[in-house]
Amino acid sequence: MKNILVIGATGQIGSELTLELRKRYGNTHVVAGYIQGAEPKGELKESGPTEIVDVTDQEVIEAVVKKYQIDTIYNLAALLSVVAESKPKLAWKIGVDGLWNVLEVARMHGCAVFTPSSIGSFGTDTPHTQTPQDTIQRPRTMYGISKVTTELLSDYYYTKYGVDTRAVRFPGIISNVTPPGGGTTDYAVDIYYSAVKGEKFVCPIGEGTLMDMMYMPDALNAAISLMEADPTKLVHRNAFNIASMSFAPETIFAAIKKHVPGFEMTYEVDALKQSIANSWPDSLDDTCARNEWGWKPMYDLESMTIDMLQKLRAKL
Ligand code: VAH
Repeated sequence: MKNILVIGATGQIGSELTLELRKRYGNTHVVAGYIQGAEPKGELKESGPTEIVDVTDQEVIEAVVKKYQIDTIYNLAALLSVVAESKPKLAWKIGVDGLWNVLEVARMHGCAVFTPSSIGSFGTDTPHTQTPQDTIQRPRTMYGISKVTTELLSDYYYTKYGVDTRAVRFPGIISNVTPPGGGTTDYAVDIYYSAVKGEKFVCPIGEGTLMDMMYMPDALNAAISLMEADPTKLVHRNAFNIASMSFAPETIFAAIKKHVPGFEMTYEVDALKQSIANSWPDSLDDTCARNEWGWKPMYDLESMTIDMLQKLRAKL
């Protein structure tokens, strides 16, 4: 990777991925693509090139790829699971039509492409415990349907045109820089903010609801390590199961309460979020990622909690 374009560079993952890539590859080699209304600010804006890149406009993508001689595209443009249910056609337009634009430009200009899939690509018929790498995927959310389609479309461009497409199925990602926008797992970020602000947390996900989660540093390392991996070792490509921890609300609450003794939580279950969460796996089997490109998480719930509380106390 020499010249990289991050599409969706001001989102929850994109904003931290862009800075991490700039650290590893040099500021001038990583272009932050954003859409109007979501302009980069601060270090993201000052540390390297930025361009308006609307994933639904193939000509714009191509112009930026040519201008900076891009050889790798991280395509993070997507609506998250809850928002996607209220705007299904827009979710498809961004998630699938947008990816098609990226893949066409990648085909014409020889770019590698990373497009995250999600545990949301599994459905109620999928085995929930230690969900296998290769298994049934019949999600009933627009988010899931679009993610399964991005996996299949990315594989299609690899097998038919030789485009170097790679992807991981991200679990819920917990971070302290850019808040997530409209996801089912957002509660696992919001709970830390409530704890640091000294507020009671009202949890929208019911007790006992297991979901796979990951700390942002591990998620960034997964995306970059996969794109740096030896392609001859990859049996799978779109998309790898990756896992680091799986917990229910009461577990993350207890982990935080150990460090914030007065912290309190109640439940007000959100029906839509709960129905989506119920359709997702309880835990994933990530053996293929470990074997094919050396995936290994660094954080668990305790070490993530310590770091999150420390970073949010400094920030807030
Ligand atoms: C969401 N944070 O909740 C995203 C993610 C697996 C969860 O895809 O929609």
